[in-house]
Amino acid sequence: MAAGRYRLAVARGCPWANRTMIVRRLLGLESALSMGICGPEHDWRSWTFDLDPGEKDPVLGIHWLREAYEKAVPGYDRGVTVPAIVDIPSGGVVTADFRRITLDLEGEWGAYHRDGAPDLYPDELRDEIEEVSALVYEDVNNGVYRCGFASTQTAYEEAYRKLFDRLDWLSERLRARRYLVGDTITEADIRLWPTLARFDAVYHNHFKCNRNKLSEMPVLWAYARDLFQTPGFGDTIDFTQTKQHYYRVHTDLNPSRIVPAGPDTSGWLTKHGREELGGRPFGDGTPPGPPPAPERVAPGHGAG
Ligand SMILES: N[C@@H](CCC(=O)N[C@@H](CS)C(=O)NCC(=O)O)C(=O)O
Repeated sequence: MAAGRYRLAVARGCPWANRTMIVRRLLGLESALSMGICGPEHDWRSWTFDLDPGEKDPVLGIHWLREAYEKAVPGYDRGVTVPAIVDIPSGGVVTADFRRITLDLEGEWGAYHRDGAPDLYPDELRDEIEEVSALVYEDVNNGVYRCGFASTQTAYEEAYRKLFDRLDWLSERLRARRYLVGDTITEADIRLWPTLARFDAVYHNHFKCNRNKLSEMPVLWAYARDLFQTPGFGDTIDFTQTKQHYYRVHTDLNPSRIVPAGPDTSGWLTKHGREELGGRPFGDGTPPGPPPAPERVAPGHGAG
């Protein structure tokens, strides 16, 4: 790894990209690994840097993220996804494996972690982190998509049941412990949280995940608020762009492309009371400082 050599391409709406943004913030990798933010909407050709001046990423000099995939693999004709790590000198994508990216930031990028960076993937907890995360991936992270894109009533109901059974299981697990694994924030929390952050704004309605809102599940709602209010989590969330992404890109689910005005997001900032459970959010480390100015969420797009 070399500081300044790679660029992380993300979109604020995407939960898989959100994980990488959180890890980058918690570890203080902002100056070693720069970040390009794609706009929330795209057509079948996929993501573009339309939010940037001239609609081009200022570092990579491209409009379509596809161009970086094509640089790496001439004639590339498969999916273009975020998150992706792009090698700046060659302009080509080096990995778009979202499972790998956060683990690499935690491991390979160790030399560039800030002072006080937490250990998000402690050796002794890895098995448990992976065990919990596999269930969370199947039933929750991917589960909401399986509800939303089910093509039969049976498939939808099966995904819905597994999703809410797993959320009930998570609520039980988190009732008396502040974080999912151990007593500090780990990869396991970072993998679950982006789905919870999008739940009421998107999945409850758009993907028909509507047994309950997150805000009606007291333990999970408090857990999600606790992390939202932890530096590095809530400051990555742009509810406006997130809703624009889902409601305008999935025209099969939302043919009118109208983006809902709600829900009220002020609840994210209310007291959660989870400090009483103990836990040490950053272990022996410290919280990160505020995000660099160009990466701050636009006024009115966050919670409040
Ligand atoms: N599907 C990717 C995970 C990342 C992903 O699905 N990202 C979505 C956005 S949340 C994406 O970029 N989709 C491509 C598109 O919308 O064109 C993978 O399995 O590696």
